[in-house]
Amino acid sequence: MDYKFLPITDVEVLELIKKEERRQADGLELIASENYTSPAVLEAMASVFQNKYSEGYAGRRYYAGNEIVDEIETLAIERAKKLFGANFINVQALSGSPANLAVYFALLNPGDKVLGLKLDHGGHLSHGHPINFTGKTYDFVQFGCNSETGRIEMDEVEKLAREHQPKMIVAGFSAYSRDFDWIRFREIADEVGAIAFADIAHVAGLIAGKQISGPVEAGFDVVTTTTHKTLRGPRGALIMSKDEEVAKKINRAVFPGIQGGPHEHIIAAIAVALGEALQPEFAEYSKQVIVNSKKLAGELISHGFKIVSDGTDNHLMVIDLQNKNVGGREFTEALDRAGISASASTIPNDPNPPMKPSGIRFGTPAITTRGMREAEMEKIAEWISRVTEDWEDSEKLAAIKKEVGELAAKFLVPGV
Ligand code: DSN
Repeated sequence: MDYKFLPITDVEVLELIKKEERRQADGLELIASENYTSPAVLEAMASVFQNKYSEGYAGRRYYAGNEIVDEIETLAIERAKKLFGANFINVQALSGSPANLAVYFALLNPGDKVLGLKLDHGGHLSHGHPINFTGKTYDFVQFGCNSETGRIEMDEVEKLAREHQPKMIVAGFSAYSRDFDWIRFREIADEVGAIAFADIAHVAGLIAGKQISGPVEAGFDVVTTTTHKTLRGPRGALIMSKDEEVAKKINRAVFPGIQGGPHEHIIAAIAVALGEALQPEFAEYSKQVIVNSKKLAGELISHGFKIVSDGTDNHLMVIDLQNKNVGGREFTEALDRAGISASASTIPNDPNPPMKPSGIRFGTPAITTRGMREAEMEKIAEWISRVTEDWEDSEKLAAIKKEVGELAAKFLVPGV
């Protein structure tokens, strides 16, 4: 980016921004939840919408001067409706956890029974982990993956739902690489009279790009997503509802229930990102994300890595490192020293605690945005394999970092 004012007013901050630009450009981003937004999204985020307070919703604001804010928020909502086929959308939740908090707050009472995926099996903290507000406020029953197949077993979900009669079923994940059977989840929810809630934060872009099926078309009552992962927008969230009554409750939960003024500059940038996701190029992008992910997974398997569930249907994969001589955290640090960013991850029934997990998670959204294809996946898998062998050897890691930098230099980071 070109900076016009920071060179005059704050060189100290500018230097840190430039350093971060360099870091992002020189390395390879394999964190499954990260991506690069377009320069247009960055421009909208830096716009004067940042200056405005706008508690309330379009046409019903508490402060004056919101007539243009109403237009930008309505535009974002209309684009989101078109992209996901949802009836009602809230664009004000600040990010994924606040969006989920709003859903629980709107539709449940403290102590209500909820069914969700366990954290170490790929769920999210806000799907009922005991350390999270969700686990502390609601009575979560948690399902997991089959220890042989690494996949969610819908018969187990059904059995638990019948046994516990939850008020809500949460279908969603942060580290699960297989297709979700949205229809079966909704059928199970219908059978026990539960609210069907999906958190599609990770795969929203793949659903928007029509590469995988989604919970809106499967008839879920409420769906949340962040906007910055595969959807490639700014850091924000969407909450989609099927019925007007649910939508009203969600709106009231977001404001005045949980939040004050929404971040309208982010909502403007969400509108830009949704506009981009409506273009045919975005479908091509999301298709390539999955092609790259499958290729990377296949290459890693051929280098002797064990992937949970033996492969992937989406943008991510979780590697079980128990057959390698390195833990998830040490491996993540060694990869970082070799110029490759990833996140340590628990594996299903992890024998180790979450702060010392036995796995690592890789994803292809960011490297695909840079234009990398199957040939690059082969190279990346080879580097990852070399790092498992040499994870304690600083010189070898530095040598890999040099090779990584040479490849990275050929693929631009948008906005840098
Ligand atoms: N932090 C996100 C992820 O990495 O999946 C989830 O909130």
